Amino acid sequence: MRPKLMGILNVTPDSFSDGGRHASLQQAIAAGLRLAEAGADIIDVGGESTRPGAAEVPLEEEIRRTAPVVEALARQGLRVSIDTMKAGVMRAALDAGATMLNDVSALQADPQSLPLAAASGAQVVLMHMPGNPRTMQGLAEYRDVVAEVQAALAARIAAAEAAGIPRARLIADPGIGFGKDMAQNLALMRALEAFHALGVPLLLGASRKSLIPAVAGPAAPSERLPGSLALALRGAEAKVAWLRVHDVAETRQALALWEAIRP
Ligand code: 7PJ
Repeated sequence: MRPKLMGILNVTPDSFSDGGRHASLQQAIAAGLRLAEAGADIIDVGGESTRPGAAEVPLEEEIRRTAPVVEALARQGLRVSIDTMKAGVMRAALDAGATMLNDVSALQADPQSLPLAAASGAQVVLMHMPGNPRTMQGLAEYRDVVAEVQAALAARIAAAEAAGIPRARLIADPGIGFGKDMAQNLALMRALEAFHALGVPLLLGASRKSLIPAVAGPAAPSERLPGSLALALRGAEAKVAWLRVHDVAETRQALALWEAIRP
């Protein structure tokens, strides 16, 4: 079994050209359809950058960016997930047809998110991040990063279950690059199998992340496909259920060969 692919669709203003809101909406929808044609099993729509130090996006603006894209892609029959930390954005996306909630705060940033997720019937990705995107890099201190990330995810799984989200709807993600330095990211990549002890499917998001230039030398994000494929294949070897990637067709090709020659 190879992992399913979650194709990344950023709908921040810098992602599409500035021909106005309608033009960028059409571009975003077209980009989502291309991800699906390339073989994405789900399209992950995100309207707020979680890069360290990125500006916070007001709720209404994040909904304006994401909900029309979710609706258009869902209406085409595609599976859509919403990458957000805000319950209001989740609500709008669910109403527009999203079937997965991807929250890098593991449903902690907004107190409404847990009950909303419980009532929704959607799948939920619980990702590990210490603090928030503004504070996380100052919190990259662990005695045993694998054990501590695992314990934190187990606590979020327990909180989700206590709020009424059945375990069968949960997916766990170690959160590569979120409040971790290079050595810690490598330790997590090396120990991915350990996270199966959580008892839920795993998602790995390592595509184009700064771990790649940290190990292999300077490379702009657009030049990180080779490293991204290496990390994706490591995820496949560790039997993650989902890979969150920018380069869907390329990842599919790598996975097809990996699957064909795997002992
Ligand atoms: C992740 C994410 C990830 C999940 C981002 C980037 C940063 N969601 N959203 N896992 N990363 N579940 O793509 O570089 O690793 S945004």
